[in-house]
Amino acid sequence: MFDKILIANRGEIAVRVIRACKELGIRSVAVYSQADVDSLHVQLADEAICIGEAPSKESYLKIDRIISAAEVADVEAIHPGYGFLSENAHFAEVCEGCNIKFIGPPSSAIRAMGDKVAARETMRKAGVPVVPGSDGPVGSEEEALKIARKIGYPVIVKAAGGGGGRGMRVAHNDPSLVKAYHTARSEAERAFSNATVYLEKYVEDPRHIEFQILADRKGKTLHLGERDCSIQRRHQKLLEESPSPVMTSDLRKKMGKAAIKAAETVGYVNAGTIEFLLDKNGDFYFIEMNTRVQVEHPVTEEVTGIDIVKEQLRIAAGEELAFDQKNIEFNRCAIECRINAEDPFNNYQPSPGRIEFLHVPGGHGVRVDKHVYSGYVIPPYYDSMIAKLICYGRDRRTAMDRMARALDEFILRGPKTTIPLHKLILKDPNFRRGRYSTSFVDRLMSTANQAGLQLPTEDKK
Ligand code: MV4
Repeated sequence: MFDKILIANRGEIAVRVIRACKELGIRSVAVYSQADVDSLHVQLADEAICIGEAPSKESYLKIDRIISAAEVADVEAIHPGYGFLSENAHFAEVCEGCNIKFIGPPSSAIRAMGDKVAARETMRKAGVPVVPGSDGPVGSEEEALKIARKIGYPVIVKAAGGGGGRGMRVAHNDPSLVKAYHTARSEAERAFSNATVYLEKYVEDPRHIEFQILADRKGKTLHLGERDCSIQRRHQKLLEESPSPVMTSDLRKKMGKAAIKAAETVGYVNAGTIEFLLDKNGDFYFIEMNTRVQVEHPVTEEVTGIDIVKEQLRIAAGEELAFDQKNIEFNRCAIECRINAEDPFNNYQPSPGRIEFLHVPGGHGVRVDKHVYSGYVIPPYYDSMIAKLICYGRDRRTAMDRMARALDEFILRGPKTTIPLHKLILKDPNFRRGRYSTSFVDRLMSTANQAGLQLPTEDKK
């Protein structure tokens, strides 16, 4: 096992990785920006090195500074967390070139999945189901129209360099497709310096179901079941749960097999996630792979009892997975609510600033992953997520009741948060029944607005 590693990230995920390091006897080195001097990851790591000014571009995204810090601290490996440099194939290459292990997949696998057109083609050829659409990029509006007429409207134009919902346009007829094609291209060119787009049949009201994968270097690839991530707003997940309320053991076997095939096809090693859309007929389609540990990984950890971050460290150190698919049991139900410092009832406007008082829930079946505390000042420079509340139990009802209880117990004075929105979701009869899709949050919000509901606020606590 490694003796010492560096964590190229901040916030709760940096804290999460430090915890895994401590339990494995690995010394940890934090890096931080000038805005994060008071962050918990700096205090909990064995060493901490300042790598620059507050904006990510001046610190957490500066490859040369992170490599310098790694060399000064003399670490054997770097854990990239999620976001920042975690899916940057060039960064993974630089690490390997400097004889520092990148705790993640080989750069070739990041590249293979980073180009969404190439990934789609690779998956189609490997027999992993993909949404009907173009074979490769769409080169002209004539070609787009031809494909759309063949597969039928509605269609969605996606950017090859996109992912996570960025650079997508839906079209319901020929004229709107011509427009969508050109808008998507120019947006993609601006955002990703790559105007390549492709076309898919638009799956209406799908469920977003992703499979957690672990793969070791000896060629063993396993899945840890699924997470239902359909509760999102503008492609930002808000609540995730496992198992999916619509999953059956038969469907899990089929999707799990496809997910393992997807990972094996690109020579995947370490932890990764295969995203699928599941339509109303129960048909599923590969859409993307995330080649990193994800925000919502604790949900899977509480269902399976497997510590995903420790497994990442073991795999990167060359160890074999100590269990097989048949040993993985799905014994619990877990739900995660993302607590963001933003106003869900005012366009999700960020709400940074000082946390005047914080009390986090506890008790049986409650886990809180966070990097903040009473008196902490949330800087305005980074992602608005300040905590993850995970509740679990032997069945979904227990997990939901526990989550509702834990949300009531959560006291955070100062910034506005997503807590009141989560309370609404947990009360919703359709959510309680497990009947929801990716349009759930928008519908919930428009119903709440139409009813002119007096929405609960945190200060009234
Ligand atoms: C789609 C889709 C419908 N049809 N692709 C959004 C995130 C990105 N990973 C893919 N996304 C979608 N791709 C086809 N062919 C609908 C979405 C989508 C979505 C997916 C998952 C969760 C929430 C979503 C919200 C809007 C659209």
